[in-house]
Amino acid sequence: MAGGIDTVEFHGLPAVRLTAPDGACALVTLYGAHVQSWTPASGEERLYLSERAKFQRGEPIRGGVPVVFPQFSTFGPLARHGFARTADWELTAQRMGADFASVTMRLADSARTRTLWPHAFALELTVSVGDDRLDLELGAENPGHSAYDFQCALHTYLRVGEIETTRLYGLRGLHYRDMTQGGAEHVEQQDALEIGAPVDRIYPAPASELMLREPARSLSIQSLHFTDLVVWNPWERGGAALADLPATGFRRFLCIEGAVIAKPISLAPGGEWWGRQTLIAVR
Ligand code: TA6
Repeated sequence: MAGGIDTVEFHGLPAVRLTAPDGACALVTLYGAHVQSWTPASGEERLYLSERAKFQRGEPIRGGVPVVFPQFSTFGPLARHGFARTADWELTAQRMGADFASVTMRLADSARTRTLWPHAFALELTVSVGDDRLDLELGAENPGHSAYDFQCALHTYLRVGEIETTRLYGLRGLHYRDMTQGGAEHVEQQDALEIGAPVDRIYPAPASELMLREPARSLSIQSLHFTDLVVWNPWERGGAALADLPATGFRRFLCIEGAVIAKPISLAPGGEWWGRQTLIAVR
């Protein structure tokens, strides 16, 4: 069986490279359990990673798939998007199959996290790659003696050739909060969402499948158990305000995020939750 799972270093951070027998490949740092790169068997990189991303502990990495937990954005007292994306996770499992390679990483509460957020928890991310798909499964457990509520997201930066010729299908008729307008409520009117200005939208109860279409390729985005969807592009001025994004970086990605935001998950002692985002490259 070809393919393999290797521990490597990525910008000085411990990482794992997964290569499926068909050549599909992903790279994940243990810092943040952060998928940095995904190349399906058809061979083109499908995630965006900023050329100015910082790879220092304590700093979030701009691009790939940041893991957001236990808080989304600034909807609480923690640092934006919570502490999971700036924590060191542990590699706990790896598997090679006839048509896939997968790894599981785990983050549990520690003295550091308990000073920030006074709960016992365990978080797992399983990344599977093979053929034209990338499966990301995020799981949360409550090993403690009291319930805890959390928000979460897989903050996926999808690489595009040019944002202005990219269209996102599958949102028509859905309600959303426009965070560029203070959360004003709207209903999506367009069948194909075009991006020509800042977009920061939270769609509660989204469709289970979206299609991102570019002139020469497409990507299916499927979601299970994530109750919300976020679509974000900072556009030119918002991008210029991000020191870890080059001036034209906003043209090269669209964030499409499986999330739990509007109705945080409440986990009783012994409780578990999981959500999955699947990306399928379509020529
Ligand atoms: O997911 C959209 C969002 O909440 C935007 O409002 C913007 O803040 C983005 O996340 C990036 O956040 P970050 O902390 O990674 O710069």
